[in-house]
Amino acid sequence: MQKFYVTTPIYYVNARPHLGSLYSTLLADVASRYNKLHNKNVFFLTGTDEHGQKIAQSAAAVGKKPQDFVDSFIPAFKDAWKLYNIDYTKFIRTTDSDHIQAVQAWIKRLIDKGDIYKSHYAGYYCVSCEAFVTDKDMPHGITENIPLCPTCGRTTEYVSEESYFFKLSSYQERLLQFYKDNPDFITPRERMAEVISFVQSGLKDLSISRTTIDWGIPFPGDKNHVTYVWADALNNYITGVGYGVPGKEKEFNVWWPADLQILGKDIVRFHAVFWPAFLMASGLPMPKKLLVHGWIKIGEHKMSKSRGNAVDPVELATTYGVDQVRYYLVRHLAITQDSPFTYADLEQRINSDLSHDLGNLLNRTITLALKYNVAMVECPKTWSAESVALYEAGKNITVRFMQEMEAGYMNRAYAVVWEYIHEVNKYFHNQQPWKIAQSESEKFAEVISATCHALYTIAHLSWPLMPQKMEQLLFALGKKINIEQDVFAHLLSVPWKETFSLTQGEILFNKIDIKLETQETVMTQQEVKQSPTIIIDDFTKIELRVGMIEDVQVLEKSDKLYILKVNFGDHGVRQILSGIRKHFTPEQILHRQGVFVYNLAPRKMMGLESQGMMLFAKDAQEQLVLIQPEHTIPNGTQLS
Ligand code: ME8
Repeated sequence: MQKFYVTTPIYYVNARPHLGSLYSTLLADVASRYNKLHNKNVFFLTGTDEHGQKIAQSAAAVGKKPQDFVDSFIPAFKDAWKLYNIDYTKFIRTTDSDHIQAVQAWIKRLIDKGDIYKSHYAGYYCVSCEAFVTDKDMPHGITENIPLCPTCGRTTEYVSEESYFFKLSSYQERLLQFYKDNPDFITPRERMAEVISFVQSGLKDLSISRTTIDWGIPFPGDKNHVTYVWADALNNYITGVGYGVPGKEKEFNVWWPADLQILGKDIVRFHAVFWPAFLMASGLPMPKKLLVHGWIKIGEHKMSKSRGNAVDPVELATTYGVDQVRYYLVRHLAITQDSPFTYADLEQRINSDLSHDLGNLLNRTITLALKYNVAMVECPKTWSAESVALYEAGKNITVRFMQEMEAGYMNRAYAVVWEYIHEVNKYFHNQQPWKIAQSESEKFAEVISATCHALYTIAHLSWPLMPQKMEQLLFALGKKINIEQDVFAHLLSVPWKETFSLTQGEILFNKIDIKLETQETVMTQQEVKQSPTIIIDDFTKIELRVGMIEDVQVLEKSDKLYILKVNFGDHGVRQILSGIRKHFTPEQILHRQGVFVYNLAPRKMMGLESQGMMLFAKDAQEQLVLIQPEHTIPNGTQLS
């Protein structure tokens, strides 16, 4: 059996988990479940980072001992992960005795090898990021001669103390060679460029012990020092699967190297520079891939505990449902960029993607089948050309889905699944089974069977993302998830041959009542803005067409504009410039259909021609909302 080892960052326990911590953990859960569907043996490690100055300060602020302080937050993490069905294998805490001993043994080994030496550190330190701020970071801002942290922008503090150093500088060339040999080490690739330029500009040895704090792993052989929190924390990825733990050597050799390590862009330097260097010094292989995602933002700011703008995942699940939130975070936040979080967007996605596109499809199929007594859906003797096309589309979608998942782009993988859902809706709509239920009962049963097969594929592809809901969907079809086989190999190789036994269960996704205040605000705005009337001839002058956004590029010279390539089917592909960068990430609009003014005279913006205009509406929060057809229709279709 093949193995798959996935990790999340271990989170600081100075507050309850928020949507950002949930996001990384969810991505790991989706990757883990996806690999389980491949019938792999999976180890999923998550946990908490409990030592260091930041935790010690937070504990002191509330008059608690650090150990009691960190203990008090553990249930909040474990309960939140349980609520969200995060199926981790192990929850590691850096205060676990196994981990502490393994880190101490690791340090001793590196001292013996000559990779760690004692000296003196003088420089600036960011307590919030637990990071030494190097000379190279200085230009990021200075307040009263004190540099600001390049990552979080907070004021740093001056530190001058005896310290043990790790010889990071001697790994510079080996690191650069490693990046060159492994261009896919970091996803997205763009992040690799930042890392390479940081390493190329010269690496200094890294201070890995502190004398001015005492909340940390005691440094072996020197009671005045505790281990620097990152030298402690990064090692969780190996100690968690048995490194340095007596009797667990075999286990460690099974799991290491990690196949996927998930983290936010704030900690890329620690994971892409320090961590590989630590591993090189330890003679251990490199992780296969780092998946570095952007930040969830509230307005202009990163969501964080310290900024006080954190959204509570537990509250969100109570209001909207666990799988609804899982869906929204993984599908609609971009891996490659920062993404805004808004309640309005979450509500809209639940109503359109989940309730309308997927839930209704299931409900309509089952209601109709049961109405005409087709509870047991057998395969037809022959499939119509349209059903064969739906089958082929399902295989094609499965292949594309797998490609995106393997590359780490889970959001894009689910955009692909939704393309298929639109396709199935179109098929169902075009076949009009409600009209032939009595007159052509065989044909009717064939359409129901094809739709059930397509839903069966959709449920398997979406199970890593929404395990509960997809099990509910499969139950309604009389099926269960089966991970005793490689599900994808099965979906791709076996022709449609399932029998479905249908049950009308609970509604899969209830529609959210968009808040009354929102509706009222919109109504008031409409009442106030009375525009002069036009006659129909005025309206028909405007040619509105549906187009699919096939490519989104940032126009570097502008802070607002995207260059869109829009496919209008038989009417060709056009370049359209749209000033929507503040409102949408490229991933949020890529491969989506929208409505465009097609006969607007071309005009130049920033030296480029724009050949049309895309239409949007504003929601109550003044956020732009995409106007799109209810389901996918041919590109180029004119609105009338
Ligand atoms: O950095 N958007 O812990 P931490 C997206 N203990 N992801 C976010 C986020 C946001 N607004 N806020 C946090 C640490 N995250 C160290 C890690 S690992 C050996 C040690 C996620 O509690 C994201 O993955 O500050 C980010 O990298 C991580 O939480 C930081 O968590």
